[in-house]
Amino acid sequence: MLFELYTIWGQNMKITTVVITFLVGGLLISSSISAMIAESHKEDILNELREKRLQDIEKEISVPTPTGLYHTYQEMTDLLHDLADNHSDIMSLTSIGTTYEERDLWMVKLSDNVEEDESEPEVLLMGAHHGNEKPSFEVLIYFIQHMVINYTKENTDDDGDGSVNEDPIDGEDNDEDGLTDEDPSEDRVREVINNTEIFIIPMFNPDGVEAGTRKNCAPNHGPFGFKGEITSYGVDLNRNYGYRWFFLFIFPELYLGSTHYNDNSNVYHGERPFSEAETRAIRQFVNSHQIEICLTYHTYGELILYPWGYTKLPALHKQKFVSIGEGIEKINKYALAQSIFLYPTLGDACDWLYGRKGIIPYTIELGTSHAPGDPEVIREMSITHVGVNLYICETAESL
Ligand code: 0X9
Ligand code: CA
Ligand code: ZN
Repeated sequence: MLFELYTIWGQNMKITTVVITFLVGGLLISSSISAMIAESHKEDILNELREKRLQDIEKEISVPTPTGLYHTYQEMTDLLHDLADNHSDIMSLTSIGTTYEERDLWMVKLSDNVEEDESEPEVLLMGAHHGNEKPSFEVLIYFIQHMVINYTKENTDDDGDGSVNEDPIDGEDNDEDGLTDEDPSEDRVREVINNTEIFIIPMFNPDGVEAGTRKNCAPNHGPFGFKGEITSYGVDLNRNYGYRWFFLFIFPELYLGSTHYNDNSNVYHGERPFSEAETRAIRQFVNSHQIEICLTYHTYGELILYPWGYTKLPALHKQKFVSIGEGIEKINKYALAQSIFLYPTLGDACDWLYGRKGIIPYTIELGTSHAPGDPEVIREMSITHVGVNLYICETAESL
């Protein structure tokens, strides 16, 4: 009797095992199929963008933008001084260097005990490597204001629905009221400011911003600076970092087009690595800090890009890039990919930050055009990326 029971039980176990294996197998197959579809969808996005982006970059000269929509360098400078004066306990403003046209490279620090270098995780946020990519500094100016204003605010029922902080900026409709991210948490802002040190350079290329150009405005004297006369103006700062910079001369067929040694090209990499005042300033800053994560904002493409930009080989920390990147994906709904799959570059900020400094950096390509003309688009993108920046700070805390 007992024996029979055992055999029935045993048979049931076998059937159950078969069923379970079948189910799990099916799940695995279907999830890997959907992952494959997601991947090939991403490839489509990148393939479509690639040609258009490269053409756009080469034909860009000066892009005029409607006045009043974006801050000018001077307006931003005045605003940052005001904010730092009025919130001096949590915000400081320093210049990490000056440009060829003698504009300051403003660096905002947000943290409690802001004048002290505490042992808190450090995050770096940068905008406007390219002067014609205006939303890239606008989202950071918005973030700075959001942080200092909410730091001292009571928890508030922002949408007046009777509950407080029920829908944080995470890209989801947490309270299922049909609205997304409409009641962010003031406590969350306080926690991030108290537990991290956030460094923000909203306008890394102010000369380019003022001229409306991708490159900075320093004069060139031929590709290597050997010529007496001025041959052209400007270096693409996102090709001037000293990581694999020389590969252009070894493998020109791999990189020419999206990186260039001709000084009149819009992707000109400069006379030598770190030939520019801007890249030298950030190198010095990074060398004297312990940055954990960096976001560098650009336009456009709705992409989240992680190293490498110079090779298709996966980075050693690919898993980390993907898992943190998926967190960003959830908030802004952009597509996450390795940089090179947009196109290959040499000397971009992220390859250097990761390759030389061990920092976890992402390039965020905002929006669907260089400089949208609709203020509502800029506002929405700014709010979403407050969420992204907060998430990155919280991630830095748990690294
Ligand atoms: O080309 C760039 O510097 C960035 N794109 S942009 O259109 N804003 O100019 C992308 C840099 C990311 N790195 C690679 N794609 N390798
Ligand atoms: Ca602090
Ligand atoms: Zn850019």
